[in-house]
Amino acid sequence: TIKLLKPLRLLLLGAPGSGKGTQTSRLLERIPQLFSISSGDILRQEVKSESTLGREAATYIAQGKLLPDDLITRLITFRLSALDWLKPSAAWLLDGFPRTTPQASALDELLKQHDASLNLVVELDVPESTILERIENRYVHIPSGRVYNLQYNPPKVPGLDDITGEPLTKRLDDTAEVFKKRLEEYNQTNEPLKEYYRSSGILSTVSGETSDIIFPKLLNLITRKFGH
Ligand code: G5P
Ligand code: MG
Repeated sequence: TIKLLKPLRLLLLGAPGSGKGTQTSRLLERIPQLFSISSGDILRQEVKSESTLGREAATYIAQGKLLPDDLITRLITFRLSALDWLKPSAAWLLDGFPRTTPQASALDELLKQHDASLNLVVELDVPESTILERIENRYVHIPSGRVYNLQYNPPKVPGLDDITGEPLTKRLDDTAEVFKKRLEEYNQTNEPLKEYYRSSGILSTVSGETSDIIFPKLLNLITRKFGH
């Protein structure tokens, strides 16, 4: 495990299926004091519980479209404020939010009010050609956000979550058709977002064909900047 010398406030960027969720769970294993929030996981829980927000979100998610900035921003900042994340000592990781520059500046505003800020943004750079197969073989455990892949990291018992034994499901947006739309949305929003963080000097990129190649590089980067 890694001990952080100063609080890490990390955002993971990367195309759909690039391995943000996968890297998040690996980092949580190695850095015990880290909290994480995944906007996609939260939205899928809202959809599953058929809340008002969940019903609205489902129409966007099913089409591979991003939710309106103000809607997702309200949801995530509410979660952030509720979780003691804004304490000066808290170390955390965001997966999937912010994804647009308006979301990024809304988050910065919130953090600024608490004398905090993001201090590392890492883009997972994975060849597009490797991704479609990954998500067609993906199964998820919605309550925890754990992800599986029938080839890469299959569950111990087919169809069931390793920890809880509860059933796994397919995401409704993990089809070739919706994936194409998600990728388009990503390609439209990612450059401006990267530019936003590049200009504040906290953007890094980690490249690799597989999550096994990316993980040690990511860990190395974090250790160099925040740990020992
Ligand atoms: P999400 O949920 O944020 P995406 O599209 O950004 O969704 P996704 O699909 O969750 O990202 P990931 O987390 O980057 O991808 O990837 P992952 O789950 O870890 O890995 C993908 C699969 O590959 C898994 O099955 C994994 O086991 C496998 N895998 C990992 N590594 C390897 C490897 O090396 N080899 C192989 N063979 N397999 C591997 O957003 C969903 C929707 O929610 C809304 C939008 O509608 C969005 O489309 N939304 C927002 N809208 C507006 N603003 C926001 N901020 C929003 N956030 C979410
Ligand atoms: Mg994910």
